[in-house]
Amino acid sequence: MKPFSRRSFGKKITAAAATAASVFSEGAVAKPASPKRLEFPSGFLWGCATAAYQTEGGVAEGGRKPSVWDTFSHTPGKTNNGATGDIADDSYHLYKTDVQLLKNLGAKVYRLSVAWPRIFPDGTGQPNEKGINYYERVVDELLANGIDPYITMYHWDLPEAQQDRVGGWQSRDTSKAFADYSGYVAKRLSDRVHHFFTTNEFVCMTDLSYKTGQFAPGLRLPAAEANQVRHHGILGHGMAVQAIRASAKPGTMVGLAENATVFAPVIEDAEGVAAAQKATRHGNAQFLTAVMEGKYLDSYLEQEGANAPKVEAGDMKIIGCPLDFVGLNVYTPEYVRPDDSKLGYAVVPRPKSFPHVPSPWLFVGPEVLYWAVRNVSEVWKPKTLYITENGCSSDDVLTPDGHVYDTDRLMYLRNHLTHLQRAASEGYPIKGYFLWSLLDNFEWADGYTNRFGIHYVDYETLKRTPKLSAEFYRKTIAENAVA
Ligand code: GBH
Repeated sequence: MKPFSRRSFGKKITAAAATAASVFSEGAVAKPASPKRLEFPSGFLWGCATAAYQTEGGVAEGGRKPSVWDTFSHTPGKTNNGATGDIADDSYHLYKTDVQLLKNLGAKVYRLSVAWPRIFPDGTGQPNEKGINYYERVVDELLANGIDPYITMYHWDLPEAQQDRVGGWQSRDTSKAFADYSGYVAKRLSDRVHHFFTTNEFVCMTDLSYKTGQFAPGLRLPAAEANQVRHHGILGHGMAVQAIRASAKPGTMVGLAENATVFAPVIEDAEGVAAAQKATRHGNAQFLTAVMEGKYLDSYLEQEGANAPKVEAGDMKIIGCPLDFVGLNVYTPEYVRPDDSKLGYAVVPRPKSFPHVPSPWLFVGPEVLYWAVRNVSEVWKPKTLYITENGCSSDDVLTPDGHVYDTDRLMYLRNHLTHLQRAASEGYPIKGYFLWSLLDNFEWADGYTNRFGIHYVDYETLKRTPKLSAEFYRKTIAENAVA
């Protein structure tokens, strides 16, 4: 081909520009089309999540007695700046304000937890009528605003009396006490509440609380005892499922909210997917695998050896009783690849430079939401899945004119929801998403430093201000598509 002369090239450019211009309407810049939306299945349930001790405050009101978290947070050195949940967001008094925040978002569902020490202040024994009345008021307020409550029975606020009497989850008595409490709550609320989660995050209520000690009651037990605590945790879940079913109105749905470790394949080919599935089973053997399969994997028992939990006859059947749904709290991925070890996979270590949000454990890998849904769906085939938590902390700043520009959280949410949409569009049974969290709250050992809310809370005035991410979420809910 002959090279263009400078003159003919110039002519061609002019002609091309003329053609291009004529495609558009009269003499102007084209109006940009709005981006094609990534849509969710119709009827997808959008909501937010919180937990009692993180938001309620009112710790000495309505007959509530202390939980292990009251004791722990009041022990010097256990939480950042000595923060406690004494007031938190004061949702005990401001719950109607919180319901309006949900309504403004267009949320269809709300996941909240019931505080065991409000219902049975001593762990067992006589129920406290004022305690259950509080949740009746909250539930009625939600329903009056068209929001369906999803209730977690246990988000770590074990009655201190139960810890003192039998060592908390060190004893099977606590599994039983938890089931009794759960059955009672279901009996009282299941005329209005149709979905219950038993426990929230086994690893936190067992290992972090009884083995590594960052969470209440802050114990550091040796491996065998810690494994027994794990067993009592999952046993408590199973017993609670049965107790809820025995005392709730027909049609009540029961599941759990679990932060299973999510394994994402480095390469998304058949071998990578198979490695992620093997990792999903073995990497969660002590908790979700035992619950979904009603047994401890041989690989787990072998790994723990003499420290393996002591199991009584009938325990595994209770632990493995079928669930109506599985809830997954999803924050951060582990990356895996196939290898020829006995387990058939290897976890790939993270480089120091791997991005994370202000919470140092929260590494950002948005595909985690896709693999959470896909791995659990393919390995255990649950009927229904919910994402019961997902979100991130940010160094939020309230500007003098009342704005919080949390573009980092918005980026986190948009990318995670893109991957959730990918899972939904491939037909996995994901039915809803609960963003963590509705509002900034008591972030456990981190106190009030790491904010996870899409509403900013001024802890002096308790005023709530929607962040930019709340606007993003409202739009996403309205369009049922990633905004
Ligand atoms: C969830 O846990 C909780 O359900 C919720 O209450 C919490 O507010 C939210 O996430 C945000 O953190 O002390 O360095 O060992 C998420 C899983 C597991 C994350 C324990 C923090 C402790 C890190 N969590 N982990 S460390």
